[in-house]
Amino acid sequence: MFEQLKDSINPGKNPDLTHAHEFQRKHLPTLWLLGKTGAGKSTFIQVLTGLSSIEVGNGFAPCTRTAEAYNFPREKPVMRFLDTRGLGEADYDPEADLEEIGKLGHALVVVMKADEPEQSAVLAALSRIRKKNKISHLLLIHSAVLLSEEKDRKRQITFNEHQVEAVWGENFSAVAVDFETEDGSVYNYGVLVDTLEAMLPVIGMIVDSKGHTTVEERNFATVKNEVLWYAGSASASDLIPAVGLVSVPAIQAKMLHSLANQYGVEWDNSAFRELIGTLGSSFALRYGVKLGVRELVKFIPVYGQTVGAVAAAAMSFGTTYGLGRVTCYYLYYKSKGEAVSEQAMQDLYKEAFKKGKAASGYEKN
Ligand SMILES: Nc1nc2c(ncn2[C@@H]2O[C@H](COP(=O)(O)OP(=O)(O)OP(=O)(O)O)[C@@H](O)[C@H]2O)c(=O)[nH]1
Ligand SMILES: [Mg+2]
Repeated sequence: MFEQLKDSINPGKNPDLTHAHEFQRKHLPTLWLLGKTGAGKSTFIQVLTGLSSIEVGNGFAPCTRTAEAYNFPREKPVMRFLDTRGLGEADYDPEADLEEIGKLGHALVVVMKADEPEQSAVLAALSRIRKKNKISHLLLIHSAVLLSEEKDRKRQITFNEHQVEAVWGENFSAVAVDFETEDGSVYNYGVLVDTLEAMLPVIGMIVDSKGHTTVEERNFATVKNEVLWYAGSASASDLIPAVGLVSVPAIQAKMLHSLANQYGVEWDNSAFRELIGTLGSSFALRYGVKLGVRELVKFIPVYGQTVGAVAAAAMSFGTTYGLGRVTCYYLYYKSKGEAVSEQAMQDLYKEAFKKGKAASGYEKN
């Protein structure tokens, strides 16, 4: 059993991941931004990503006639912003942009400056999008709320909310923020991130608002995006129609090599053996069995291509993220010449697996 798992996780030297990466890039969880010129869309992206305005400006690539896309992070993207341009035009046709947003895992964000009641173009766009019935989550962001006197603010917010409700119905969330306060913080940042995370879980993974208590966690934070990216590739490989696909273990093997490299630990069979050993034989067994089931389900026609493939994608994302997380933990202590406890490894894996599965965007709720 152990040898089998090792073989499956340590296949050919350098698997070709091109197709998985291409698929992944085309299907990134997407945050679609609508709003008038000057509403604060670009500022919102800066706040969320920590990028400068120049970086945000340079990172966008024209995508459709009316929208530009920003894959974030640019090198190994795990999500995508779609920024709609020119929403001053009343005849905006969202058709092409609707095609562009990912088929799975996407969210629509409308940004309105609190003191701007003239929103006819945005409302017309929303009404058209609503008719297509493809969007499950809408978040209305009231921006620049601190520019208004407190006595006006509530009335302005209520007014714009009613305008949205009139074309969209009651099924949306709203949050009042200010991206540019005097002390440089963002007013209501925590609420904003929590709301976004509920809509598009991967956002909670890339926005590090919670702070890291240990050096090990800080180290992981620097490679976390890469782990997420590999997890995305793994789930992509489940969704590519069957022929010639690269296996999830091959992607995980590549991830382990890369992580070991970054922690300055030599990666060979004995290191791998030791890592799996700390996870316990029951882990290895369960892990191996799950991979087997996953492969099977995928090749059952119809079921495998639809329900099965999507469920498998969530599983692969979760297992890859979980494995990446515990590997970093293991590598950190190994590089210091310290041993890790099996309990800590297994607890950490469980927690990370759950988080990863949710962040895949393929899991309902
Ligand atoms: N005080 C304050 N200023 C803001 C806020 N959000 C955006 N701004 C400012 O408003 C201006 C326009 O913001 P952008 O983020 O560029 O607006 P946009 O929606 O990207 O506009 P377009 O790209 O033209 O569609 C900038 O000068 C921002 O600094 C906010 O919450 N508070
Ligand atoms: Mg902009």
